[in-house]
Amino acid sequence: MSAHEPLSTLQTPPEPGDGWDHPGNWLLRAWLARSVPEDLLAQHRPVLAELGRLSGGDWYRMQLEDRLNEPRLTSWSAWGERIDEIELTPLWRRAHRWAAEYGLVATGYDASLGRHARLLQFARAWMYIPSTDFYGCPLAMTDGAARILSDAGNDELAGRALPHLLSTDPGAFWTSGQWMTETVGGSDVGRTETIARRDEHGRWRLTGRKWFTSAATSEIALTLARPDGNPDGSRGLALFYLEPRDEAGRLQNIEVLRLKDKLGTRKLPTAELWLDGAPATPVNGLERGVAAIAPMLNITRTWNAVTACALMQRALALAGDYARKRIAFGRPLAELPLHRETLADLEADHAAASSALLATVDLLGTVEQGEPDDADTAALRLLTPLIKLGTARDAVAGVSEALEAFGGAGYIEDTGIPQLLRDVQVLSIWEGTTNVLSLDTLRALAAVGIEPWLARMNGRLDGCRQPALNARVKQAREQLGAVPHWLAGDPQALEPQARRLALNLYRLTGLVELLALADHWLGRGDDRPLAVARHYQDLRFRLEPLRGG
Ligand code: MFK
Repeated sequence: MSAHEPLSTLQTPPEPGDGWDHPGNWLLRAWLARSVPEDLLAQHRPVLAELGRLSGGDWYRMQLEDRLNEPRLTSWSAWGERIDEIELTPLWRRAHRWAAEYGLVATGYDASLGRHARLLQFARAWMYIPSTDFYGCPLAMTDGAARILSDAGNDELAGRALPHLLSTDPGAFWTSGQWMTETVGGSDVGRTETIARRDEHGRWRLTGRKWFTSAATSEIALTLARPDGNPDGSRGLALFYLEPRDEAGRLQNIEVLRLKDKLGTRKLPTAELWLDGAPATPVNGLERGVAAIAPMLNITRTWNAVTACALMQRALALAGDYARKRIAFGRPLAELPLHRETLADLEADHAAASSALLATVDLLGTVEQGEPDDADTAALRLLTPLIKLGTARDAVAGVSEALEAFGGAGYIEDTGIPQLLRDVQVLSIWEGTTNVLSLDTLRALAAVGIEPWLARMNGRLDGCRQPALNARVKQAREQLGAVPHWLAGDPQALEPQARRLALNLYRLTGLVELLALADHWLGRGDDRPLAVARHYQDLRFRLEPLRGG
């Protein structure tokens, strides 16, 4: 026997399979088939199927081949010139092209799709994200910038940037950064230290250190700075647009101090920048900067949630395939009752998370391009922080559990699985931690109240007609009935409980939306959503008790 021949059984590696047609992707397909008119969906299925095939096939293989590459910063040329060049990984360079060609941002703004634009856009993103090494991060910020520039009433900036942000031509497509975090922190943005002053030509120039700027190679950025003389706090900030590089590609009064040495998302060139009088343009006035950038935050938080669900799905697909291929104790893992139940638990969590997410995306489409009423807009304001914080936590826990389902192999770097766990950990930090989003939930409740959300949830349950769901609906209704009691009393007393409250509202949203989906498909002879809804309710639906509640 040659020394190179295997000494024992070789394990066939797990494959994620086709991202669109995969049996594990039933929920996204079921949701779209219920919510999008069939003739419109029929036009989009081929592109979703193509993206799913690529993402589970060629792109996945490229991602594994690219595993050890990371972006590199070269600060100086050989001859002493400060150049601050960032070399991206090969997969990232391709991911930019694919994002443009498949309309990852543009689809969300396609007026011909009406209120379905967001669902169809995020279905594409769902396929694209798992094999593109967090290129979804610059796309999220690009989408947020497009939202702001579409609505800000600044025709000059909109005319200049929107055709690029919404382009499907890779040569013309621009991405946007969102430079918000400073050394004082990513949460308390009102303490931003960057100062904006006019130069002798009347041009605004920004000076300060931006501590985390994800996707530092983007063509534009939106950022916050305090016009000189403005008061402290978030109201004294202004929102600025800037183009980091001039037409020759040189940074304009900006230095890249370093690339961040992160736990995960290492393909993403997150940089620390020094702005030394960088030229910039106010987007919409010279105050209330946090309120001005909030629409971007709400869009990037939605992308965060799509990323959470898409990466959970990838982890589940790999774990499911492995369970079919891996033999232990005389049988494939998939036939061992406890292993099977563990994967079913994960699927139930994923289905509820995805239902809460897709309901929010659906509503976002209605609010942006449909005929929303005030209750829709109000419910969206509350749902956005809920799905951001809830899906992120589910993804961190779920991907960790999925990794364990591979035993020791899940702990080995060149399987590609550890990267998944490191990457998902960012989802509960990026765009606001769980606590910041819990406090945003209280802010949203103070602004719009609980009624719009509650009416929506009760409306979903009222719509459930299938007798097989009666007991489940009754239980959910009782739990919904407790919500107003949690909110009665002193709002200040609620602050330390905000996380428990937000997680409860998130779980209720997922459960109710899953029951409504189950009702729809049961009426059409498909009982899979019902089985998963029951599993979720039995397994996870122990609401966190509120102290004194
Ligand atoms: C993908 C890979 C990434 C790689 C690594 C990254 C590592 C992490 C890098 C980071 O640092 S990510 C962190 C990014 N930062 C954030 O997401 C911000 C987190 N903080 C918050 O969200 C705070 O809640 C906030 C800064 C918004 C608090 O601001 P304030 O000024 O202290 O609160 P205030 O006064 O309640 O809100 C100011 C205004 O904004 C109000 O409007 P008005 O001026 O009209 O009264 C609010 O209503 C409005 N507002 C705040 N949040 C809003 C909102 N409006 C709509 N939607 C929201 N979500």
